[in-house]
Amino acid sequence: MFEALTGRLRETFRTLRGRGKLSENHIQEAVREIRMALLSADVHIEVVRQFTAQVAERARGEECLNSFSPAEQFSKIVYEELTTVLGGEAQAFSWAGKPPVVFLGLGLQGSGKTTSLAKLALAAHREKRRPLLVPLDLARPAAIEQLNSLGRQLSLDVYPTPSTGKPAQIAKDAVDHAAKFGFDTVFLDTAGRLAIDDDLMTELKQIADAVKPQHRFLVIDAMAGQTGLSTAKRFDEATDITGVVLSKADGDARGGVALSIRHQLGKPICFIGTGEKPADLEAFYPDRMASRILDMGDLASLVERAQGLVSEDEAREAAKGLSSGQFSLNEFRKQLRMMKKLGSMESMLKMVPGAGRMMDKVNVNDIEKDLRVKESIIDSMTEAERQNPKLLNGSRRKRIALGCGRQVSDVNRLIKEFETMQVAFKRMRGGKMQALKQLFGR
Ligand SMILES: Nc1nc2c(ncn2[C@@H]2O[C@H](COP(=O)(O)OP(=O)(O)O)[C@@H](O)[C@H]2O)c(=O)[nH]1
Ligand SMILES: [Mg+2]
Repeated sequence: MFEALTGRLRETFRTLRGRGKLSENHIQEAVREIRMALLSADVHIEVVRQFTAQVAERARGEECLNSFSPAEQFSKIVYEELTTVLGGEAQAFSWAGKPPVVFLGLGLQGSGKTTSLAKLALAAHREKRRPLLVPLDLARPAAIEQLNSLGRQLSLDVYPTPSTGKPAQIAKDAVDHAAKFGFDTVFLDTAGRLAIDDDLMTELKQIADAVKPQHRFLVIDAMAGQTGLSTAKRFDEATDITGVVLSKADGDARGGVALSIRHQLGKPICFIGTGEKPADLEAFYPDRMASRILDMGDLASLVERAQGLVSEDEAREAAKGLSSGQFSLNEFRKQLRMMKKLGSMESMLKMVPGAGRMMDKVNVNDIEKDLRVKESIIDSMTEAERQNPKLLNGSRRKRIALGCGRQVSDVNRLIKEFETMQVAFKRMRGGKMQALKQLFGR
């Protein structure tokens, strides 16, 4: 998500950085570029208007023009405004509630409801909860089978929904069943339609009235663009949604929907789907997303995701390496191994500071192949070399290349990349302002 926007904003900041002292005109020009960037990212026109007005007003004020480093200050303003547009202060999602905590999943057919609910149920399971998945799309037997099959695949329980009956009554029975058998979290997978219709809205309302779900999540397909937002309002009128799951964020390079939801619906994005696999779900934090858009990296999410999939020890090790600033080739290799284990390279790489710049130039599959090569090179080093890469003189590099059947130039490239990473991680330690500096630093 947001690749296009990231690229254009980077250009805008680069131009500003070259200016030294900023004039009113420079700011106007930068704001105009931001407006174009947002519009081509398919952000709702009203959001674009308010966003640019706000950035322009703040940039003209004292804090920017008179600042010691105005370009940096300008990007800080953009970062803060992006955070606001994406939902402002992050309210961390909480599983708490009187059991069974009920989630109602809503959305058009194909939006990703069933997949997202299964992902959420898996996340609940990882939180040591006992989830129950409940298919409520009686019109399509295939829908019930899809959930059953996901349940089997993930070893999660699926309610034995009867093939006939009223969805509201079945939902109520399922929640009673959950209470009776100790399931503390219930996910109701409702029927979708290709387009909004009154029957569907009535049915959803009846289900909501019957079971009073604590969470009413609308699943919106990020790739559907602005049309997804207009149907969202209808769902909200029917059931007063509590939050949004933005699915298929991995397939959307523009990100317009994510930037428009808060303004258009006034509801928070709680989770984003980043791939088809059950683990491809992330909690959504506006500030972290804003850093990613500005290519400042998102180490917090990277570590969280790692914790879900990699053993706790491995994740702690990785986090320790990152936060202590100790980043030897051993840490680098650990990162490479973790990346190999985790979902898609693309979503991982976007969380690494500065990686956006890299992503523009390379193909993701090449990166995956590249990972294996890099690991084999590090494997061919001695422990002393891994700890202290300064030892790696010409003859050692030749030996390593021979050892893993690569060229010396491959070894050189790996070391160069490692050094760049090391610098980036050290900078990240200095906090957000430091990361912002990185945007302008080189
Ligand atoms: N790439 C990607 N595909 C997704 C994501 N979420 C769902 N899908 C795919 O979208 C299609 C429709 O999903 P499904 O859950 O059946 O939608 P439903 O009709 O709303 O229940 C399926 O092929 C899913 O694999 C996601 O986050 N990323
Ligand atoms: Mg479905």
